[in-house]
Parts: sequence; C-alpha cells; structure tokens
Amino acid sequence: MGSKAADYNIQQEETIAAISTPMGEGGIGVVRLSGKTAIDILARMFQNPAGGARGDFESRRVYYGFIVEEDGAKIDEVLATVMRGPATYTREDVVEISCHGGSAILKKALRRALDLGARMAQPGEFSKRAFLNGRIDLVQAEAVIDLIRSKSERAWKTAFSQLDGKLSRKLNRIEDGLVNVLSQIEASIDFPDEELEIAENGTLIENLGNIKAKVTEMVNSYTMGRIFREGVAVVIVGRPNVGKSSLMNALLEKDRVIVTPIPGTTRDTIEEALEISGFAVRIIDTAGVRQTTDPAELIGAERAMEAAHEADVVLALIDASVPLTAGDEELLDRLAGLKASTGAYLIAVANKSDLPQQADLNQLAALTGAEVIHVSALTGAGLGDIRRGIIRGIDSLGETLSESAPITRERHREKLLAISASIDTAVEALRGGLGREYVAADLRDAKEAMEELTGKALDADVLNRIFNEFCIGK
Ligand SMILES: Nc1nc2c(ncn2[C@@H]2O[C@H](COP(=O)(O)OP(=O)(O)OP(=O)(O)O)[C@@H](O)[C@H]2O)c(=O)[nH]1
Ligand SMILES: [Mg+2]
Repeated sequence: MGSKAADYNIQQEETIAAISTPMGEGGIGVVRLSGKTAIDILARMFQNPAGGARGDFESRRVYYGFIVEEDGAKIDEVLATVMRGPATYTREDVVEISCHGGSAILKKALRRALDLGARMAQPGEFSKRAFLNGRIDLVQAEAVIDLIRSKSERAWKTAFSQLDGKLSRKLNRIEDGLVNVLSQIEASIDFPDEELEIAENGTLIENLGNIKAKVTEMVNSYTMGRIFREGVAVVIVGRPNVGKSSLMNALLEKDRVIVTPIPGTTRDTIEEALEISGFAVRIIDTAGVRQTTDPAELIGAERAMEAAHEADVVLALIDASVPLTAGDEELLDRLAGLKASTGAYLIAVANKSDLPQQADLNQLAALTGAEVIHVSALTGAGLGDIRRGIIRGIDSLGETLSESAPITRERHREKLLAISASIDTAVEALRGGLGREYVAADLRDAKEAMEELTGKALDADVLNRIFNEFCIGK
C-alpha cells in the first residue's frame, strides 16, 4: 500500500507532539514527536552533558543529555531516541524523549516542543499516521487500541496476533481469491471471442464456495474473538437471599458487594472484572428475582433478567439448604428458556453446601437441563468447580473455533457478512445463467466490502470512529 495522505485530508506535514505515557508519577515519562521537523525540534531543545547544542543526530541512537529552555535553563535530564523515517512507527521522523515521569516535567517538555513549532497530537494521531502511511492496516490499528487496553492474557494474545498481521493475512488471502475469480470473469466479458483460458461456471462456483467457507469460518470466530477481547459476561441470577452477592465476593476474593441476611439486599446489577485461566471475565451480580410490589426491587429484578439476556454464561443460583420454592422453579424455568433462545451457557449452582441439604437437586438438574455444581460461598468450597464450569462454558461457546486469529469487532462481522451475501448472489447469478456482468458486479461489491474492512478504501467516518477510541500520544 502506498501513501494515502493525498486521498485523505490531513496535514501530515505538521510535526505532532504528545505525552505518550500516562499522567501521574512514574519512573520515566515519554514525550513523543513525529513529523518533518521532529529531529530539528529536538536539536533546538537538547543540550549535551558537556554543555552546548548538538546538531548531528544519527538515526536509531539514544542520546543522553538535558532538555533546556530557550535561555539554556535546564528542564530535565533525559534520554532522547532518534528514529528517521520511513522505518518508524509512523513512517515519519520520530523522536522520543524519556524524561523523569512527573506531570510538571512532561508538560514543560511538551510545551517546549510546541513552542518550537510542533502541534499537539490528537488522540490516536500517531497510529493514524502509521495507517495513512501504509505501515499498518485498519484491522491492525484497531489491534493497537485493544493491545493497550488488554487486561487478560487472552485479550493481549489476540490483540498482539492481530497487530502482528495474522488476521490481516487471512483477510488478504480471501481478497486474493475474490480478485482471482473476478479477473477471470472480467476477462471473459472483455474478450469474449479470444481463446483465453476461461474457467467454466462450475469451476468458478466451486472457487467461490471455498472462499465463502473461509468467510463463514471468520464470521463464526466472532463470539470467541469478542470474548477474548472484552471478556466473557458471567451473570449470577437467583431469587433473593440465595447467596448471589456472597458468591460474587467469593469469586472476587474481596468484599465488594453488600451481603445481609435480609432478602432484597442487592437492588441493582453490579459488575466487576476478574481473570480466570487467562480469560477476562466480567462477573455481574444482580438483584434477587421475586414477586414484589416494591418499585426499586421490581426494576432491579428487570435489570437482572436483562443482564441474563446478554450473558455468555448464566449461573442460576439456589439455596440448597431449603427446598426449592415456587419462585425458584419459575425462575429456573425462565432461565432454561433463555438458554435455548440466546445460546448462553447455563450452570445450576446449589449454594450453602455447608448447611444440611434440603433442595431436590434432581429436580434442579431437570428444570435447567444443566450441570449442577455444589458450592458454599461462605466457606469457599466448590469455587474451583465454578471456575472450571465457566471455562467449560467458554469452550462450548467457542467450539466452532480453534482459530487463533478471530475477528473481534462487530465492524468486522458486518463486513464479512456483506461479503458472504455478495458471494451468494454471484453464485446464484452463475447458476441461473445470468450474464457475467452481473456476477462481476456482485464480486466487486464483495471486494469493496473487504477493502472497507482492511481500510484500503477510506471512509472518513469509520476512521474517525476508530481513532477517536485511542488515547493521546498513541
Ligand atoms: N451458611 C451459608 N450462608 C450463606 C452462604 N452464602 C450466603 N449465605 C448467607 O445468606 C444470606 C444472603 O446472602 P447474600 O449474598 O446477600 O444473598 P443474595 O442472593 O445476594 O441476596 P439478595 O441481594 O437479597 O438477592 C447472608 O446472610 C449470607 O451470609 C453459604 O454458602 N452458606
Ligand atoms: Mg445480593
């Protein structure tokens, strides 16, 4: 891919600058510059240890010295890294000044760079330049954000393999396949009389079928990709007082949620993050569900069911120290129905295993059609089984997938579905003996959707949406 700056209205001539490390106290903090005058600006604010300016910065070297005010007053003792384009993140000249990590110092250093002609970078502008200058594609740019945000081993691995180009390469292979079929069809339109080796409809249909299978496989990788990226949503549901909040606290290993012996303690959904076997988990405690006239409790119960609707894994909790109540039965029945409609993985949890047991667990299993796990949120017995149950849930949700480069965003899924639909239409046209012009038009649509996905075709709205997610300095 060549430079796209000309197609997209951005003034890349300007040198941009930002504080690239988080604000606060740190061992070091970095001010980053990118653009034509980045190295020149460094030269004008840098002083050698022995005093005096330095004008001869070599690429890919680190310089020890001071950054100074215009009158020579020292601001900080620093290490400045100089990288000349195009072998840099942005493909432009890049300078990184590692200062002491204090916000006053960093603001001062940035101010100095701005006074010397740099412009304050917008959020994600370094990465946007990396994209516009062809160093990374759009899917990789999205991976940069995900990598920075990743909070679990899975999220990190998925984002890193995307940044490394694994997903992009898969998409490029699909695009190559499409272009190949399209060019054969276009050749047969342009040179109908010539003795070109033009594939028969049957062969073209077969080729398109293979491409479509790959597209479908990638669409199916979305559930897993989303779980890798955002974490799996585990929702705890049950009637009041069965120990939902206690279980949440036990899994979090801290007293996060209020627990009391009074039914109806939790009034709202409460979400916390934790990691289980490298997976990010969003665990959600909910208000107990029961017949009530209390308006706050009613809303709470409604929110509980809404959360269950969006769950990947539902923990249906009962208090096994008492017989199942009519309220339990009704709720379990609803949750079993939910499992059927949303595809969530349901686990029946019999809590309070430390007390004498009175609930009919066969009935529990029959009502939910799910595995039953015994726990005591009080003593911690059975928590390992719950964790393993959640992992089994993740496995079953992703059973269609062994892929290591899943798609991770709704945006990816939409584009792939569009590609798939265009391939279907093309195949129908071939089967129905329609003119090859129709087939070519469908395949061009598919190709266009792929270009939007990888960013070869620029859409300013999409770009802005993506890069606005970034923080300043990246
Ligand atoms: N013995 C025993 N008591 C438990 C256990 N889990 C919870 N409890 C007790 O049951 C009561 C209710 O616990 P909560 O965690 O507040 O129950 P909840 O389901 O969140 O209740 P609501 O928020 O009102 O819907 C508290 O007194 C807990 O100490 C358990 O495993 N064993
Ligand atoms: Mg509660």
